[in-house]
Amino acid sequence: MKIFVLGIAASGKSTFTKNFSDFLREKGYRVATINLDCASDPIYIANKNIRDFLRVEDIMKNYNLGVNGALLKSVELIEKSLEKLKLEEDYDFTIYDTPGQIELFLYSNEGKDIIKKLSSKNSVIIFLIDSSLAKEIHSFISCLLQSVIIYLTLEIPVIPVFSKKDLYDFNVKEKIEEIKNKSDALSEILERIIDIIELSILRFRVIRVNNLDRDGYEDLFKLLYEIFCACGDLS
Ligand SMILES: Nc1nc2c(ncn2[C@@H]2O[C@H](COP(=O)(O)OP(=O)(O)OP(=O)(O)O)[C@@H](O)[C@H]2O)c(=O)[nH]1
Ligand SMILES: [Mg+2]
Repeated sequence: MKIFVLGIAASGKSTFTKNFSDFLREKGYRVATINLDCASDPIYIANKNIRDFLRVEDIMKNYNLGVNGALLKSVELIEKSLEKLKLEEDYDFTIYDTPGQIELFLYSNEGKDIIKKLSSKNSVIIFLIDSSLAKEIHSFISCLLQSVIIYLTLEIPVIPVFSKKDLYDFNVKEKIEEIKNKSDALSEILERIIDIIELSILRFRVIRVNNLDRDGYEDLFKLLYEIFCACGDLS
């Protein structure tokens, strides 16, 4: 299975990649981690690290670009060198850590192509969302909507995962009920978004995790199993 970890800046993508890969290894799976962020050195031992051949600081210098222009340029350059990210062995799980600028993969053709070319039949996107964004109804809905947009753009099932539950925890069912009971435009939009998410990931369940102590990782693992493993094989 291939797991692409997407999310807004500082939502915990790299910490999740590190700790969820260890969690899976402790279950006995063979797990590879790949760093696609050419602006950050990985905090885990990466089987492939984009920074070994592409560094944002070099792109800024060579192409005379600012940091955002250089990141955009980087997806073009990564797309041309995908061969270098190929793993030499087979793994049960390959986890891809991505840069904070999620728009690189949603609004640039090269970015979309990177994910499409790296993905295979059993692929999933973990869309990490900082739980503090669930405090306000409109940002909660807009995050769920963004997970639908990611699915529509990349055509890979998306699991919305709220990180940092230790900093703000909430009951998803209660929050959704609270919004639905308002019976206004937002509640109708939310109901439709949930329908679309169910269409795209087969069943709707919001997962909440604390990456620091791995709370919620078992729930996520079970959901991955339910989505992909009617056959009993996660890989
Ligand atoms: N309290 C808490 N802190 C977390 C959690 N997950 C990540 N962090 C912290 O949040 C900060 C950002 O985490 P990263 O893993 O670097 O986030 P990222 O999404 O990779 O960041 P960028 O690559 O810069 O976009 C770090 O200080 C982490 O220790 C969590 O579940 N709970
Ligand atoms: Mg990171």
